[in-house]
Amino acid sequence: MKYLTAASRLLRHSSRNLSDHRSNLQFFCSIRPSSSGLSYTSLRSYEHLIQDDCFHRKITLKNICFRGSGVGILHCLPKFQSDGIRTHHRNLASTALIPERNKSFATINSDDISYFKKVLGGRGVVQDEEKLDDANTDWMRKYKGSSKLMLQPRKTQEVSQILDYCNSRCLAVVPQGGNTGLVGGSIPVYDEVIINIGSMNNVLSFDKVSGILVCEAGCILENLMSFLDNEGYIMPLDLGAKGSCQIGGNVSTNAGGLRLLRYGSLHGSVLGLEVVLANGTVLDMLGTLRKDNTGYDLKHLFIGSEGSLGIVTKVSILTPPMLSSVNLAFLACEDYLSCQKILVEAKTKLGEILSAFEFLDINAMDLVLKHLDGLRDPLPSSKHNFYVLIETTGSMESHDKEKLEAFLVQAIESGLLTDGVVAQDINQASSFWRIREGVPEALLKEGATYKYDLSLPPEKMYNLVEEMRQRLGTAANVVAYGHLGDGNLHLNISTQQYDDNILAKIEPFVYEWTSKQRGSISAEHGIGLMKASKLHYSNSAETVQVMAAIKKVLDPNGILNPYKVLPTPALSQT
Ligand code: FAD
Ligand code: 2HG
Ligand code: ZN
Repeated sequence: MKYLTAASRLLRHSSRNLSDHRSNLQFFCSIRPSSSGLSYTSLRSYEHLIQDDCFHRKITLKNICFRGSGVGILHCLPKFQSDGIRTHHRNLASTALIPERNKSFATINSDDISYFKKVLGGRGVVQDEEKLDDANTDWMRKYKGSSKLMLQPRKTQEVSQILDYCNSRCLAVVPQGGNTGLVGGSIPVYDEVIINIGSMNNVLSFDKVSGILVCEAGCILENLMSFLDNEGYIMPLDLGAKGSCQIGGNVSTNAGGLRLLRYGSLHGSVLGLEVVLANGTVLDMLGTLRKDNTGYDLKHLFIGSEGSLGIVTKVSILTPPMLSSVNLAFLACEDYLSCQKILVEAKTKLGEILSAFEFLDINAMDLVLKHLDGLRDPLPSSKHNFYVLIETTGSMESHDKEKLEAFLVQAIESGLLTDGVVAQDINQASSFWRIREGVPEALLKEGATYKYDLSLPPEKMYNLVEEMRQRLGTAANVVAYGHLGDGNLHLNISTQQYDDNILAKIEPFVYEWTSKQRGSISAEHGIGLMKASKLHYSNSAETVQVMAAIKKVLDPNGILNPYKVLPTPALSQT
């Protein structure tokens, strides 16, 4: 009986949704709020959509702010506790694990400043305390550096001159994009010079036939989405930090996000890169070819190397066309097994139109509803243990409708789904995505967070969450969500304050558990400072040694993002 009610409700919603499709095709082009700001711009003739745009910005601007280049995301966060966000500076899981400052690095002096001013002009040399404070602090307010200098180059040549000089002086540097990284990779550990790429933010070319975009590395992801929207294309990646993160940062972290299920990783979409090496050499690998088997494909070394091998200055990327029919369903399951079964069903029944498969558990949902203004539970009649977001994107609405309906009916009848709604309009779609994308922000407002970003076999994934709950009892709130369609769990452990006793219960347990499953301790966020000493849990000693050897060849003085990615002992052995 329960299932029948849910089935009829879903279908009612579903068919209304799909008839909306029919009457306003362009409307559904823009349903995905993730590409907000762009889809909407091309639809300015529709008054109601402009209003929706405003609505979306109102709710999204709260803390994940949309900004122009050169201003850190922290600029938009309240400085003190006024908005419930506390500062939890903590340099590593355990302070004992922070490597000592490398004594071979020089410290900046007035001659250095004069040189940088000569290269960049006064504008590109930042010594202002407030700006430096933002640039020294990460998005989570967990890691804090003490750099006295931020440089803002505008051209590749300037990056080259800066690095050439820093290398000869043995001045350590941290490449920085939008500073939205979650592993302490984008901020200095000590006094490293911050090289912020945000002023290099031009689109250089776009080929309307091939969909290949070439741009500078400091372009903000959301601005690229807006640009492409006008051309009828989309970016192959989308993430909650899109309003601040930069394409160079995305490439350097090999960011995953919400579209990876459909469009694959950046190792597939990025066709070329321009990179400046530690000694200032400019590597022109900025190809725009789909196929190019001419020797070692070096660009892949820089995708995901987190600024430890070179500074990415330009990116060439293959973008997919925007499709006209998009649907978003917010669904409930009673147990994790049902979520897995729904995933299998979605892959087989929805096939090529499946474009996102995300999940959050009840703890994540509760936090979002507690902390994010203006959001309501889309399924308010009862609480559910798990929520799943399924997005379809296709080019033929009748075909998509038939598939989605068949899938939903079967899922409800078989008892896999206990409730659900399909977005009826842009506001609903926005708020469904806002629930999923808002979990990191809700956690930030709740207090301190121990973040783990794991690749695990989907059937084992939630066992870890349950074991962790048992280990921690009432001492912490264990929150789980993530990109289930990609086997990527975001395990977040929320407490009021950072506490070494709690940490000792979490680590190394979480890494050992992951390693036993042959999982990855970083599915998409990278290694940064947080996991540099943990690399061995996912990589053999031989592999780590080869990585260290590559680092040595490309950056013999180790000036690029020191203390990050690779364990310090592995580097000293090379
Ligand atoms: P930064 O944070 O500035 O830097 C990240 C790393 O890249 C650092 O090591 C830095 O040194 C290096 N770097 C930056 N720019 C360059 C450059 N031009 N050349 C060389 N090195 C460089 N990540 C995901 O993968 N998927 C998600 O779904 C996702 N969602 C997020 C949601 C929120 C709310 C937040 C706050 C973060 C999220 N992230 C996600 C993490 C983060 O946004 C990504 O890692 C993003 O790609 C970082 O881009 P950025 O420009 O902010 O880089
Ligand atoms: C997401 O998918 C991001 O929302 C952030 O990757 C995950 O905060 C996290 O753990
Ligand atoms: Zn993620």
